Amino acid sequence: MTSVQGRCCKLSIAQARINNQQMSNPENDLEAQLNALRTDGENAIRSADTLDRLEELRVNYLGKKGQLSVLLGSMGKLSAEERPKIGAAANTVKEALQSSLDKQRTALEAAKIQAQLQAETLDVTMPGIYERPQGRIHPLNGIIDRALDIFVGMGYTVAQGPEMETDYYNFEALNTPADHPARDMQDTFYLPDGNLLRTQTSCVQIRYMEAEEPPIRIVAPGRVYRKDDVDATHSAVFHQIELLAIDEGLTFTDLKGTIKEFLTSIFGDLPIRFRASYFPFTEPSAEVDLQWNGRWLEVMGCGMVDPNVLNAVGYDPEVYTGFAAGFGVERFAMVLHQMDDIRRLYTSDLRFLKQF
Ligand code: 2U9
Repeated sequence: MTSVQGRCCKLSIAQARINNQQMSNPENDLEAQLNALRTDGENAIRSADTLDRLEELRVNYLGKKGQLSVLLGSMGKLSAEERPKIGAAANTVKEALQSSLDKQRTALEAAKIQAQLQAETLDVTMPGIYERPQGRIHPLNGIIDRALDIFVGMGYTVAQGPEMETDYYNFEALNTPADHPARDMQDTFYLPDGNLLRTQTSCVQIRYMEAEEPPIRIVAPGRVYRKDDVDATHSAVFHQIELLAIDEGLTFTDLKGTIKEFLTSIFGDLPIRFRASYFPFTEPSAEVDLQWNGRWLEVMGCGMVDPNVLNAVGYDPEVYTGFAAGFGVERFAMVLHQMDDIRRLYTSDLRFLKQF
């Protein structure tokens, strides 16, 4: 309240000045006081820098016990003719002060909002306060992502299926009956109910062919299982990607072109060779070798889908032919990243994984 009182003193000086000049005439006196009040009030209101200060001024000038009321209280001294004139002048002063108050309130409110906006502005480009560890793609997923991208780019669809399979989908439908010698190499984990953990993702292709009609272009990534002793290059659980194309008129040339395109995209334009091999589900079959750092490295298996497999899913092998190929994701990761031990891919040691 000190400042308001200070301003009252200032007004008193103005009043005193007017009083001294026009002591004799009450009308002049009041009119001069009203004018001084207006000038003083307008100046004070203009320089009010907070809404609280503005409210103080409103009460001080226009409140019930404010300066205007006090001045009007002395109207009793006026004659009947003088009163309406002074009353009108008082109204004008009241309106002028009220309008000044409104104007200043609008300005202060706008400034307050502006200041608030300024203070609360969120710079989304500012670096964070807390350091968040940057995640990265696991090298196995990195290979899977790249391979799927390449095949999807060639028009293939990604297909997936269960890891627990029946003997039929994992072996029988893939031309590997119970007494087939290839079962030895693909021994796996058997469940009490007779189901097993799949040894390859080829079962996904069988399920897909049963559900769809040719033409087919699919790529099946997934986890597979083998009864293997674990060492630096073997794991009982690993990942595989297999592709399958079935159509009228597909030949070994289509297979070679597809594999060349895929291996070039992954390893670069290096020499490759097809070496005759055997798989129960393809005929003829081949291993694909890649010349890597001057040495031939076996990287894929492939072949033309055996007519027995096509028969098993109800496709006529006289009408349709197809090719298939598969590779181990771990082997690709180890070759590409020069890893010495397959087990490093499964132990989630960040000191190792952060390198990729
Ligand atoms: C159907 C018919 C044939 C998929 C094929 C391979 C050759 C192959 C191995 C590479 C290394 C598995 O990960 S690995 O151990 N795979 O050599 N896979 S042909 O042939 C199929 C697939 C589905 C219906």
